[in-house]
Amino acid sequence: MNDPHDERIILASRAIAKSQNPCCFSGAGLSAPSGVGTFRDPGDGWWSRHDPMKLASPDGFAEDPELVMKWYAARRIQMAHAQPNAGHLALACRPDIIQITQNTDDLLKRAGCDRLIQLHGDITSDRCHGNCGHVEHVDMSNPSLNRYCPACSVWGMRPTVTWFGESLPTAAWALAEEATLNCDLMLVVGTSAVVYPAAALIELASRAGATIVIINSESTAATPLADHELIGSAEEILPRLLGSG
Ligand code: BV8
Repeated sequence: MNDPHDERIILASRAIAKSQNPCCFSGAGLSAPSGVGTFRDPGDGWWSRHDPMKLASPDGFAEDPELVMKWYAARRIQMAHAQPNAGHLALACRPDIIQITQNTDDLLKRAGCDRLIQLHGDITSDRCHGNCGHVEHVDMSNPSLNRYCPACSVWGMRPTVTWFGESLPTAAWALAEEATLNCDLMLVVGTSAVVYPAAALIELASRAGATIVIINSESTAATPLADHELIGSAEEILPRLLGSG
């Protein structure tokens, strides 16, 4: 999209301006312009050599904990150099919008969003794989690899993220469901909408009567639910949609 006054932007902006209770559901495409790899875009390096679904899973960690922690180390170093982009900053200028994100990076937090629900956890810390409760912050520019838990000596610290095959954090899911059922508009930003149960929130919002505004670089599984679909980069569209660009 290169027409700044594109009719679609104007119609979607009007819907957002009328909204009393907006929320935003985001995925990896929101952080992609900051240089953080998405899960399904044809990437280079790790994503073309390894299946993220396998690496981000208890079975993958059990099979090759060194490979998994090297993958997280590479992602953490990539994130350490990333800065919030204009899309994150545009969302941060709207504290009335509750942020429900699948992203595990800290870019929405660093942009200034404090009404933030991270459905799939937070990559900036590790926890004991033996579930003793020990959690420690990770130096993202020099991330630790495989090690014993300093609290209980069980082998295996792992990222505090939700892996495939693991249940989502109960509290985060409850907050996300509540925000979804209460919203009258949901921005759906940078997600292929294929990971469940997170992606089910889009249909839940739509069935509850919310207006669905999708911002994505391509059509996705959520397209049939869109009242407005804006195809393009979130870092270009969000500032224009939310009035900060
Ligand atoms: C669970 C943390 C119960 C790890 C992640 C139905 C119901 C319940 C479960 C399932 C179900 N069907 C299948 C399942 C199982 C599974 C699942 O969904 N599988 C799918 C993939 C087939 N779900 C689970 O396992 C979940 N747990 O259900 O618990 C349970 C318990 C036991 C046994 C069974 C079930 C847990 C899922 C959580 C996985 N963890 N992340 C880590 O990060 O290492 S998910 C991971 O994918 C990331 O969080 C990521 O955000 C997320 C979703 O992907 P997207 O964000 O959408 O990213 P993607 O790359 O796909 O798309 C990016 C989009 O942006 C693209 O469309 C692209 O075009 C666009 N884009 C790119 N650049 C831009 C852009 N758009 C705009 N601007 C740009 N600049």
